[in-house]
Amino acid sequence: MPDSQALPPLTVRLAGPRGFCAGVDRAIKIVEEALRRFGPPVYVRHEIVHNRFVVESLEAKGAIFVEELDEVPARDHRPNVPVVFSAHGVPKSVPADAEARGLYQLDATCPLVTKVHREAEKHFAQDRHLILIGHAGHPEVVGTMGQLPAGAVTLVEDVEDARSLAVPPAAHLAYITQTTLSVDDTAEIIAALRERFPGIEGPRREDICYATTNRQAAVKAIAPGADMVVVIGAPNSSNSLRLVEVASRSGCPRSVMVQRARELDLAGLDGVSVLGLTAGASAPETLVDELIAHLRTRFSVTVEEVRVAEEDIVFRLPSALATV
Ligand code: 0CH
Ligand code: SF4
Repeated sequence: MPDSQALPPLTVRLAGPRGFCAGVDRAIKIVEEALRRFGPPVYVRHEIVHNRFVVESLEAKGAIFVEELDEVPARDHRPNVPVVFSAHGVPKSVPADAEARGLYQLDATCPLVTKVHREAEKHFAQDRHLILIGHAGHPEVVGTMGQLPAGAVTLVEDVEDARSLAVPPAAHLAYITQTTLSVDDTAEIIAALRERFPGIEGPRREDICYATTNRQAAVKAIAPGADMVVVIGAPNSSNSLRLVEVASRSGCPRSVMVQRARELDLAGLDGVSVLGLTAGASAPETLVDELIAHLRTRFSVTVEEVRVAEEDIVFRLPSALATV
């Protein structure tokens, strides 16, 4: 153990809230409970959440991650092979395919993503053409677009898209959004849509969830004046990527993402005396502890938490898995 008296001081400004949200917590519990009920293997379509540590921990307990259902055997020693759909949601074709293959389906889609799916269906039933604000190719976007027939939804990724978008003539329009976007960017995109289409229907603001909103607000509180901001998250995690952007735009240009503590090169931290730290909604708190322990090998660390919101939301497990 190094002599902390001899080490340079470092203040770690820890964002609160950070890390797991209620949807991620529920999704992981669904896989764990399925493993208990059905025994291994439990198949999971797509990373249950975008975090390698979580995925590898579940693999160690007997989960098998696949990208598509044709990688799941139609039968094994059980009459119905269990398959879990990830927190990001799936197109309607996926449960239909699972049904046709006789799989036992467990849906870990976050209820706040499902709420957006239902909004999409409601607008479609009222003959509105849907504009989805989100990132092309992201599984949540694929899942949300896949709630409606092909051609019913147009994807808008940025203000440029909003300005140039072509919609069916005389169409009534509505917009919905991905749940993990930048709050500020999305407000600009919606303003551009409203300017072009004053009658467009939509939620009061957007469909960005409470967890995404709170984590971005917390980063805005820790970034100004920090010498560096570290976001623990994965490069395919939309909400985590947004935290790096928010930190950069909020006064800390030296903002980086790491998946694990070992990726942060301590030799490169010369001159850093205040370090902001947060974690995306899919990153477990143990990785925050790991990063702080890593910093303590080179610095005398003082941790100050900056909390901008309290969260007490808990989502129930699907009834098929609920205990008692
Ligand atoms: O932020 P994204 O959507 O990429 O996903 P994640 O990192 O797995 O976090 C959980 C959010 C899941 C759906 O909103
Ligand atoms: Fe649900 Fe938001 Fe968490 Fe996504 S980030 S799982 S929408 S609570």
